[in-house]
Amino acid sequence: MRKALLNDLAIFGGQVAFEERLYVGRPNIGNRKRLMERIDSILESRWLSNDGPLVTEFEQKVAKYVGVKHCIATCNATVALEILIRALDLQGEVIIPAFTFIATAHALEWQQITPVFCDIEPRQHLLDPSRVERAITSRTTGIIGVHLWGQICDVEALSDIANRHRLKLLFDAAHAFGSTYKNQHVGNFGSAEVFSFHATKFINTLEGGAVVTNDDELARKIRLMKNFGFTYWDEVSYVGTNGKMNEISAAMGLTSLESIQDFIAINYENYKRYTELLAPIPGIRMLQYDTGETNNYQYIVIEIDEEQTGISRDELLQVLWEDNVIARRYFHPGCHRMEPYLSKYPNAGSTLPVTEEKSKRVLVLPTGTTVCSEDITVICDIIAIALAHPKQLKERLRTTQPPFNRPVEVSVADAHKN
Ligand code: T4K
Repeated sequence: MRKALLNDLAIFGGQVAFEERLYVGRPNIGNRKRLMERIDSILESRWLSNDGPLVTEFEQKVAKYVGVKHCIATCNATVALEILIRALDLQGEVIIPAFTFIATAHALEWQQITPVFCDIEPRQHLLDPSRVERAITSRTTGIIGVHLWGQICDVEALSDIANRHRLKLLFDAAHAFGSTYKNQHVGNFGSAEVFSFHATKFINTLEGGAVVTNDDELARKIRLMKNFGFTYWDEVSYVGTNGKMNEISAAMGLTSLESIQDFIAINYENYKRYTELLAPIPGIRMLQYDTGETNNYQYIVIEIDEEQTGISRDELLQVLWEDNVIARRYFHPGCHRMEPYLSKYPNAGSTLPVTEEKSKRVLVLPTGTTVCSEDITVICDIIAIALAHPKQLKERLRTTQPPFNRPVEVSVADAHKN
């Protein structure tokens, strides 16, 4: 249902645009029949976990796709990061961007390693190498670059810094499966890289992740560590954990991989449509992906410049939620403003001006296989109408409690009503 007038917006009493909520990260499913066949074969074989045949096949297919020697599948990307950090023997301090999902920081803190928050550059929201160098101290042992939104960090500059200071370099590539840097697939940079295959990622294994590397010894160590450190039936060589991927997750992953080109094509079409419709709206900047590289286009990222639009990102978010467009303000308010980091480093924000600014401006909009061109037209209608009436909107919102400030349990319960 197209919208044209202020009173068409749900927040002004208009009919809600979408009967069912539109989410960021609604899972892509792929070929259900093929998935069910695979699940059936798993049940038939009674091999459910512990390096089963489907996990092995998934690892081989990911490694081949990326062009890397080793892929070790895991139960999620957070545990993959924790294992990799431990396998590389990182200690003391490790430099990471503050503008990332909290898992990047927690994977260090979980192991008593201090995450040192570093600022990002303003155009692509990626770790700023010039600031990395300034954050190095005698306790620094590593750098974790995050390929945010599937765009790739300045790998060369970061490698140069890491080499000069004898630091380990690894990448949180949770968003970047399928993306390239100088036409080489992500997965080949630093000591190793970590993918996420969480349900909300464009290729998913329900929950899942993987470490990919070209380092034989590191791969061997990670493979042991994700299985409690077992070298033989009754022999343990390292401290380890249970980071294994199960067979049903691998079945989902293999099925997802078969549709990868379709998923990327749909994401790309959606991205083009958003670009076209948002370009004429003053005060909105949509993040543009590098046309010279391959991207998975799984995130539609916009910035709202309140000075131009007259309404804030959070006000626009509230308008969208009322119309059942569940946009997300990733990665607000920045890791440094979440616990335990906020209490430990209360002044970290003063060295993170770009992170602070982006945390207030960035909004991620729904895309993927459950979002069609007509949906995008309506979402952009809502944005255009809201931005054309800043004064009336501010007045209306003065008395309305933002729904995204409710506790997580309440919001999750709400989501299941659909
Ligand atoms: N590093 C980075 C840079 C990351 O972004 C992430 C994860 C990680 C590391 C760690 O990866 P994992 O350990 O998760 O493999 C989501 C995801 O849970 C998280 O994986 C992702 N990044 C992050 C960016 O987004 P939330 O808490 O914001 O959203 P969530 O999981 O509640 O899902 C978002 C919406 O998607 C829901 O409101 C409804 C919809 N949804 C979700 C699920 C799980 C569905 O429709 N169906 C579903 O099954 O974290």
